[in-house]
Amino acid sequence: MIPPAGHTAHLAPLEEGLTLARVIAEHKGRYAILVNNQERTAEITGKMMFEAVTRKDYPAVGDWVAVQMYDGESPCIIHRILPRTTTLSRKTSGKEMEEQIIAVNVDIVFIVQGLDHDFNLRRLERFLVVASQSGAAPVILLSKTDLHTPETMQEVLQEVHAIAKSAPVIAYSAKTMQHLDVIKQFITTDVTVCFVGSSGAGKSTLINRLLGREKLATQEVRSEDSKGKHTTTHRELIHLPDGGCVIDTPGLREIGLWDADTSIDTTFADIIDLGLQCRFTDCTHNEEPGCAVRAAIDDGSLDEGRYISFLKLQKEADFIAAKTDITKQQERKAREKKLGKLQKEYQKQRRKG
Ligand SMILES: Nc1nc2c(ncn2[C@@H]2O[C@H](COP(=O)(O)OP(=O)(O)O)[C@@H](O)[C@H]2O)c(=O)[nH]1
Ligand SMILES: [Mg+2]
Ligand SMILES: [Zn+2]
Repeated sequence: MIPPAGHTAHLAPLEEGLTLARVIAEHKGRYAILVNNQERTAEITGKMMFEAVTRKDYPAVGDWVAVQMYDGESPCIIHRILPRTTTLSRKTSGKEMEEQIIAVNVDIVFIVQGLDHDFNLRRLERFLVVASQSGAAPVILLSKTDLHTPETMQEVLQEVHAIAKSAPVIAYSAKTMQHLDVIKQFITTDVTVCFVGSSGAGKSTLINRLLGREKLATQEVRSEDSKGKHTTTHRELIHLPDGGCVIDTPGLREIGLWDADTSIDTTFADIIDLGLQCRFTDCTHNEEPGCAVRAAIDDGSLDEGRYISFLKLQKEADFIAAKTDITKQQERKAREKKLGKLQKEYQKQRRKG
Protein backbone atom coordinates (compact mmCIF):
# COMPACT_ATOMS: atom_id res chain seq x y z
CA MET A 1 0.00 0.00 0.00
CA ILE A 2 1.28 3.48 -0.88
CA PRO A 3 0.30 6.03 1.74
CA PRO A 4 -0.56 9.47 0.30
CA ALA A 5 2.03 12.20 0.95
CA GLY A 6 2.12 13.73 4.41
CA HIS A 7 3.45 12.70 7.81
CA THR A 8 2.05 9.25 8.52
CA ALA A 9 4.65 7.67 10.80
CA HIS A 10 2.65 8.50 13.94
CA LEU A 11 -0.42 6.64 12.69
CA ALA A 12 -0.69 3.25 14.33
CA PRO A 13 -1.29 0.14 12.19
CA LEU A 14 -4.88 -0.07 11.03
CA GLU A 15 -7.42 -2.78 11.69
CA GLU A 16 -7.59 -5.73 9.30
CA GLY A 17 -9.40 -4.80 6.09
CA LEU A 18 -9.00 -1.05 6.47
CA THR A 19 -6.76 1.17 4.34
CA LEU A 20 -5.13 4.51 5.11
CA ALA A 21 -6.54 7.41 3.08
CA ARG A 22 -6.44 11.19 3.14
CA VAL A 23 -9.43 13.50 2.84
CA ILE A 24 -8.75 15.99 0.02
CA ALA A 25 -12.15 17.70 -0.25
CA GLU A 26 -15.60 17.71 1.29
CA HIS A 27 -18.88 18.14 -0.58
CA LYS A 28 -21.95 18.21 1.64
CA GLY A 29 -21.28 15.12 3.71
CA ARG A 30 -19.45 13.30 0.90
CA TYR A 31 -15.71 13.25 0.84
CA ALA A 32 -13.10 13.06 -1.87
CA ILE A 33 -10.22 10.94 -0.59
CA LEU A 34 -6.87 9.83 -1.91
CA VAL A 35 -6.31 6.13 -1.35
CA ASN A 36 -3.69 3.91 -2.98
CA ASN A 37 -2.85 6.78 -5.36
CA GLN A 38 -6.46 6.97 -6.54
CA GLU A 39 -9.07 9.61 -5.98
CA ARG A 40 -12.28 8.07 -4.67
CA THR A 41 -15.46 9.26 -2.99
CA ALA A 42 -16.21 8.25 0.57
CA GLU A 43 -18.91 8.40 3.19
CA ILE A 44 -18.81 7.93 6.94
CA THR A 45 -20.35 4.94 8.69
CA GLY A 46 -23.81 5.26 10.20
CA LYS A 47 -22.23 4.70 13.60
CA MET A 48 -19.89 7.68 13.13
CA MET A 49 -22.80 9.84 12.02
CA PHE A 50 -24.89 8.75 14.98
CA GLU A 51 -22.15 9.36 17.51
CA ALA A 52 -21.05 12.70 16.09
CA VAL A 53 -21.91 15.65 18.29
CA THR A 54 -19.75 18.53 17.03
CA ARG A 55 -17.98 19.50 13.83
CA LYS A 56 -14.78 17.95 15.21
CA ASP A 57 -16.35 14.48 15.02
CA TYR A 58 -16.64 14.64 11.23
CA PRO A 59 -13.77 14.29 8.74
CA ALA A 60 -12.16 17.51 7.51
CA VAL A 61 -9.80 18.34 4.65
CA GLY A 62 -6.37 16.98 5.55
CA ASP A 63 -7.67 14.19 7.76
CA TRP A 64 -6.12 10.74 7.75
CA VAL A 65 -8.90 8.20 7.81
CA ALA A 66 -9.22 4.42 7.95
CA VAL A 67 -11.44 3.31 5.09
CA GLN A 68 -12.99 0.16 3.78
CA MET A 69 -12.72 -0.05 0.01
CA TYR A 70 -15.26 -1.62 -2.31
CA ASP A 71 -15.00 -2.66 -5.92
CA GLY A 72 -16.14 -0.46 -8.76
CA GLU A 73 -17.80 2.87 -8.25
CA SER A 74 -19.19 2.23 -4.75
CA PRO A 75 -18.02 4.85 -2.31
CA CYS A 76 -15.40 3.90 0.28
CA ILE A 77 -16.59 3.87 3.87
CA ILE A 78 -14.72 5.90 6.47
CA HIS A 79 -14.56 3.94 9.73
CA ARG A 80 -12.58 6.31 11.84
CA ILE A 81 -10.55 9.51 11.85
CA LEU A 82 -6.94 9.06 12.94
CA PRO A 83 -5.53 11.40 15.60
CA ARG A 84 -4.97 14.94 14.29
CA THR A 85 -1.64 16.70 14.74
CA THR A 86 -3.03 20.20 14.17
CA THR A 87 -6.47 21.77 13.67
CA LEU A 88 -6.94 25.11 11.93
CA SER A 89 -10.31 26.52 13.00
CA ARG A 90 -12.23 29.73 12.93
CA LYS A 91 -15.60 30.83 14.21
CA THR A 92 -18.21 30.47 11.47
CA SER A 93 -19.29 33.84 10.15
CA GLY A 94 -22.62 34.92 11.58
CA LYS A 95 -24.11 34.94 15.04
CA GLU A 96 -23.84 31.21 15.74
CA MET A 97 -21.18 30.06 18.19
CA GLU A 98 -19.90 27.38 15.90
CA GLU A 99 -16.48 26.16 14.97
CA GLN A 100 -15.51 25.82 11.35
CA ILE A 101 -12.57 23.57 10.68
CA ILE A 102 -10.55 25.02 7.82
CA ALA A 103 -8.05 22.15 7.61
CA VAL A 104 -6.30 19.59 9.81
CA ASN A 105 -2.88 17.93 9.94
CA VAL A 106 -1.34 21.09 8.52
CA ASP A 107 2.36 21.71 9.23
CA ILE A 108 2.58 25.28 7.95
CA VAL A 109 -0.08 27.96 7.55
CA PHE A 110 0.82 30.39 4.78
CA ILE A 111 -0.91 33.69 5.52
CA VAL A 112 -1.15 35.42 2.14
CA GLN A 113 -1.69 39.15 1.91
CA GLY A 114 -1.55 41.21 -1.26
CA LEU A 115 0.60 44.33 -1.29
CA ASP A 116 -2.31 46.36 -2.65
CA HIS A 117 -5.47 47.45 -0.82
CA ASP A 118 -5.46 44.05 0.89
CA PHE A 119 -2.41 44.99 2.97
CA ASN A 120 -3.39 45.46 6.62
CA LEU A 121 -1.18 44.85 9.65
CA ARG A 122 -4.09 44.44 12.05
CA ARG A 123 -5.60 41.71 9.90
CA LEU A 124 -2.19 40.03 9.70
CA GLU A 125 -2.07 39.95 13.51
CA ARG A 126 -5.48 38.33 13.62
CA PHE A 127 -4.43 35.67 11.11
CA LEU A 128 -1.26 35.07 13.14
CA VAL A 129 -3.35 34.38 16.26
CA VAL A 130 -5.59 31.92 14.40
CA ALA A 131 -2.64 30.18 12.71
CA SER A 132 -0.62 29.87 15.94
CA GLN A 133 -3.57 28.38 17.77
CA SER A 134 -3.79 25.59 15.20
CA GLY A 135 -0.43 24.19 16.28
CA ALA A 136 1.03 24.70 12.80
CA ALA A 137 3.85 27.15 12.08
CA PRO A 138 2.70 30.45 10.56
CA VAL A 139 4.57 31.97 7.61
CA ILE A 140 3.61 35.35 6.14
CA LEU A 141 3.56 35.65 2.34
CA LEU A 142 3.26 39.13 0.86
CA SER A 143 2.25 38.90 -2.79
CA LYS A 144 2.47 41.37 -5.66
CA THR A 145 5.91 42.90 -4.94
CA ASP A 146 5.91 43.80 -8.65
CA LEU A 147 3.59 46.72 -7.77
CA HIS A 148 6.29 48.35 -5.60
CA THR A 149 9.72 49.92 -5.76
CA PRO A 150 12.53 48.32 -3.72
CA GLU A 151 12.40 51.36 -1.39
CA THR A 152 8.73 50.96 -0.46
CA MET A 153 9.29 47.21 -0.14
CA GLN A 154 11.93 47.87 2.49
CA GLU A 155 9.51 49.98 4.54
CA VAL A 156 6.74 47.42 4.22
CA LEU A 157 9.00 44.57 5.29
CA GLN A 158 10.15 46.50 8.32
CA GLU A 159 6.54 47.03 9.41
CA VAL A 160 5.63 43.40 8.88
CA HIS A 161 8.68 42.01 10.65
CA ALA A 162 7.76 44.17 13.65
CA ILE A 163 4.51 42.25 14.09
CA ALA A 164 5.59 38.86 12.71
CA LYS A 165 8.20 38.39 15.47
CA SER A 166 9.65 34.92 14.85
CA ALA A 167 7.37 34.00 11.94
CA PRO A 168 9.17 34.06 8.57
CA VAL A 169 8.08 36.76 6.10
CA ILE A 170 8.48 36.27 2.36
CA ALA A 171 7.60 38.96 -0.16
CA TYR A 172 7.13 37.51 -3.63
CA SER A 173 5.62 38.08 -7.02
CA ALA A 174 3.71 35.47 -8.96
CA LYS A 175 4.15 37.78 -11.96
CA THR A 176 7.94 38.09 -12.00
CA MET A 177 8.41 34.82 -10.09
CA GLN A 178 10.56 36.67 -7.54
CA HIS A 179 11.19 34.54 -4.41
CA LEU A 180 8.99 31.64 -5.46
CA ASP A 181 12.05 29.45 -4.85
CA VAL A 182 12.12 30.62 -1.22
CA ILE A 183 8.47 29.61 -0.78
CA LYS A 184 9.16 26.22 -2.39
CA GLN A 185 11.86 25.50 0.17
CA PHE A 186 9.20 25.36 2.89
CA ILE A 187 7.11 22.76 1.09
CA THR A 188 9.33 19.71 1.41
CA THR A 189 8.22 16.11 0.90
CA ASP A 190 5.51 15.03 3.34
CA VAL A 191 4.84 18.59 4.48
CA THR A 192 1.26 19.88 4.29
CA VAL A 193 0.71 23.62 3.98
CA CYS A 194 -2.56 25.54 4.03
CA PHE A 195 -3.08 28.92 2.36
CA VAL A 196 -5.33 31.47 4.06
CA GLY A 197 -6.08 35.11 3.30
CA SER A 198 -8.58 37.41 1.62
CA SER A 199 -10.11 36.78 -1.77
CA GLY A 200 -7.83 38.24 -4.38
CA ALA A 201 -4.69 37.94 -2.24
CA GLY A 202 -3.16 35.56 -4.77
CA LYS A 203 -3.48 32.12 -3.14
CA SER A 204 -4.72 30.17 -6.15
CA THR A 205 -2.31 31.93 -8.53
CA LEU A 206 0.60 30.96 -6.29
CA ILE A 207 -0.53 27.33 -6.05
CA ASN A 208 -0.78 27.21 -9.85
CA ARG A 209 2.81 28.48 -10.07
CA LEU A 210 3.96 25.83 -7.59
CA LEU A 211 2.10 23.17 -9.57
CA GLY A 212 3.46 24.41 -12.88
CA ARG A 213 0.00 24.41 -14.45
CA GLU A 214 -3.24 26.38 -14.30
CA LYS A 215 -5.26 23.92 -12.24
CA LEU A 216 -7.12 26.44 -10.08
CA ALA A 217 -9.34 29.22 -11.35
CA THR A 218 -8.09 32.72 -10.49
CA GLN A 219 -9.86 36.04 -10.71
CA GLU A 220 -9.13 39.46 -12.06
CA VAL A 221 -9.23 41.86 -9.10
CA ARG A 222 -11.32 45.03 -9.34
CA SER A 223 -8.56 47.61 -9.53
CA GLU A 224 -10.29 50.37 -7.55
CA ASP A 225 -10.35 48.46 -4.26
CA SER A 226 -8.35 45.27 -4.98
CA LYS A 227 -11.27 43.23 -3.69
CA GLY A 228 -11.39 39.79 -5.20
CA LYS A 229 -14.51 37.92 -6.10
CA HIS A 230 -14.68 34.46 -4.60
CA THR A 231 -13.27 32.25 -7.31
CA THR A 232 -12.20 29.45 -5.02
CA THR A 233 -15.41 27.97 -3.67
CA HIS A 234 -14.18 25.04 -1.60
CA ARG A 235 -11.17 23.82 0.27
CA GLU A 236 -9.01 21.36 -1.57
CA LEU A 237 -5.83 19.46 -0.85
CA ILE A 238 -3.49 19.21 -3.84
CA HIS A 239 -0.33 17.14 -4.17
CA LEU A 240 2.65 18.94 -5.71
CA PRO A 241 4.75 17.08 -8.30
CA ASP A 242 7.92 17.38 -6.19
CA GLY A 243 6.24 16.14 -3.01
CA GLY A 244 4.38 18.06 -0.37
CA CYS A 245 0.71 19.01 -0.26
CA VAL A 246 -1.00 22.37 -0.43
CA ILE A 247 -4.51 23.25 0.68
CA ASP A 248 -6.26 26.10 -1.11
CA THR A 249 -9.10 27.84 0.72
CA PRO A 250 -11.77 30.32 -0.35
CA GLY A 251 -11.09 33.90 0.69
CA LEU A 252 -11.54 34.84 4.33
CA ARG A 253 -11.69 38.61 4.63
CA GLU A 254 -12.73 38.35 8.23
CA ILE A 255 -11.48 35.48 10.29
CA GLY A 256 -13.23 35.16 13.65
CA LEU A 257 -11.25 33.68 16.53
CA TRP A 258 -12.46 30.36 17.77
CA ASP A 259 -10.17 29.07 20.47
CA ALA A 260 -7.32 31.49 21.20
CA ASP A 261 -6.37 30.76 24.79
CA THR A 262 -2.62 30.48 24.23
CA SER A 263 -2.01 32.00 20.82
CA ILE A 264 -2.76 35.61 21.77
CA ASP A 265 -0.03 35.42 24.38
CA THR A 266 2.47 33.98 21.89
CA THR A 267 1.52 36.35 19.07
CA PHE A 268 1.69 39.37 21.39
CA ALA A 269 4.57 38.14 23.57
CA ASP A 270 6.16 41.63 23.41
CA ILE A 271 3.11 43.19 25.14
CA ILE A 272 2.88 40.36 27.71
CA ASP A 273 6.57 40.90 28.52
CA LEU A 274 6.08 44.65 28.93
CA GLY A 275 3.15 43.99 31.28
CA LEU A 276 5.46 41.98 33.52
CA GLN A 277 7.67 45.04 33.92
CA CYS A 278 4.89 47.32 35.24
CA ARG A 279 5.31 48.45 38.85
CA PHE A 280 1.98 46.93 39.92
CA THR A 281 1.30 43.30 39.13
CA ASP A 282 -2.39 44.11 38.54
CA CYS A 283 -1.62 47.13 36.34
CA THR A 284 -4.41 47.91 33.85
CA HIS A 285 -1.99 49.98 31.72
CA ASN A 286 -4.18 53.05 32.03
CA GLU A 287 -3.16 55.70 34.55
CA GLU A 288 -0.94 53.75 36.95
CA PRO A 289 2.53 55.09 37.72
CA GLY A 290 5.42 52.91 36.54
CA CYS A 291 3.43 51.36 33.70
CA ALA A 292 5.83 49.83 31.18
CA VAL A 293 3.14 49.43 28.50
CA ARG A 294 2.17 53.12 28.50
CA ALA A 295 5.84 54.08 28.61
CA ALA A 296 6.52 51.94 25.53
CA ILE A 297 3.58 53.51 23.67
CA ASP A 298 4.77 56.99 24.66
CA ASP A 299 8.35 56.44 23.51
CA GLY A 300 7.16 54.84 20.28
CA SER A 301 8.69 51.40 20.87
CA LEU A 302 5.18 49.88 21.02
CA ASP A 303 2.79 50.89 18.26
CA GLU A 304 -0.50 52.00 19.80
CA GLY A 305 -2.41 50.35 16.93
CA ARG A 306 -0.84 47.04 17.89
CA TYR A 307 -1.81 47.50 21.53
CA ILE A 308 -5.43 48.31 20.61
CA SER A 309 -5.45 45.28 18.31
CA PHE A 310 -4.23 43.11 21.21
CA LEU A 311 -7.01 44.39 23.50
CA LYS A 312 -9.64 43.81 20.84
CA LEU A 313 -8.54 40.24 20.12
CA GLN A 314 -8.27 39.49 23.83
CA LYS A 315 -11.83 40.69 24.36
CA GLU A 316 -13.07 38.59 21.45
CA ALA A 317 -11.24 35.51 22.77
CA ASP A 318 -12.70 35.98 26.27
CA PHE A 319 -16.19 36.28 24.82
CA ILE A 320 -15.77 33.07 22.79
CA ALA A 321 -14.32 31.24 25.80
CA ALA A 322 -17.31 32.18 27.95
CA LYS A 323 -19.78 31.18 25.24
CA THR A 324 -18.08 27.89 24.39
CA ASP A 325 -18.03 26.97 28.06
CA ILE A 326 -21.82 26.92 27.91
CA THR A 327 -21.74 25.06 24.59
CA LYS A 328 -19.41 22.43 26.05
CA GLN A 329 -21.89 21.74 28.84
CA GLN A 330 -24.65 21.37 26.26
CA GLU A 331 -22.48 19.03 24.20
CA ARG A 332 -21.75 16.87 27.21
CA LYS A 333 -25.48 16.57 27.82
CA ALA A 334 -26.09 15.68 24.16
CA ARG A 335 -23.38 13.03 24.32
CA GLU A 336 -24.85 11.54 27.51
CA LYS A 337 -28.28 11.46 25.93
CA LYS A 338 -26.95 9.65 22.86
CA LEU A 339 -25.08 7.15 25.01
CA GLY A 340 -28.18 6.59 27.13
CA LYS A 341 -30.16 5.83 23.99
CA LEU A 342 -27.50 3.38 22.80
CA GLN A 343 -27.52 1.66 26.20
CA LYS A 344 -31.31 1.34 26.24
CA GLU A 345 -31.33 -0.05 22.70
CA TYR A 346 -28.63 -2.57 23.62
CA GLN A 347 -30.50 -3.82 26.69
CA LYS A 348 -33.72 -4.08 24.68
CA GLN A 349 -31.98 -6.23 22.05
CA ARG A 350 -30.47 -8.46 24.75
CA ARG A 351 -33.85 -9.02 26.39
CA LYS A 352 -35.23 -9.99 23.00
CA GLY A 353 -32.33 -12.28 22.13
N1 LIG B 1 0.58 41.88 -9.96
C1 LIG B 1 0.38 40.71 -9.37
N2 LIG B 1 -0.84 40.14 -9.39
C2 LIG B 1 -1.02 38.95 -8.78
C3 LIG B 1 0.01 38.28 -8.07
N3 LIG B 1 -0.50 37.16 -7.54
C4 LIG B 1 -1.79 37.11 -7.92
N4 LIG B 1 -2.10 38.19 -8.65
C5 LIG B 1 -3.41 38.52 -9.23
O1 LIG B 1 -4.35 38.70 -8.19
C6 LIG B 1 -5.65 38.25 -8.60
C7 LIG B 1 -6.24 37.31 -7.57
O2 LIG B 1 -5.51 36.11 -7.54
P1 LIG B 1 -6.11 34.75 -7.02
O3 LIG B 1 -5.01 33.78 -7.09
O4 LIG B 1 -7.39 34.40 -7.70
O5 LIG B 1 -6.42 35.13 -5.49
P2 LIG B 1 -7.09 34.21 -4.35
O6 LIG B 1 -8.50 34.71 -4.22
O7 LIG B 1 -6.30 34.49 -3.13
O8 LIG B 1 -7.01 32.79 -4.78
C8 LIG B 1 -5.45 37.62 -9.98
O9 LIG B 1 -5.87 38.53 -10.94
C9 LIG B 1 -3.97 37.38 -10.06
O10 LIG B 1 -3.50 37.45 -11.37
C10 LIG B 1 1.30 38.92 -8.05
O11 LIG B 1 2.26 38.43 -7.45
N5 LIG B 1 1.42 40.13 -8.70
MG1 LIG C 1 -8.55 31.38 -4.90
ZN1 LIG D 1 1.00 48.71 33.02
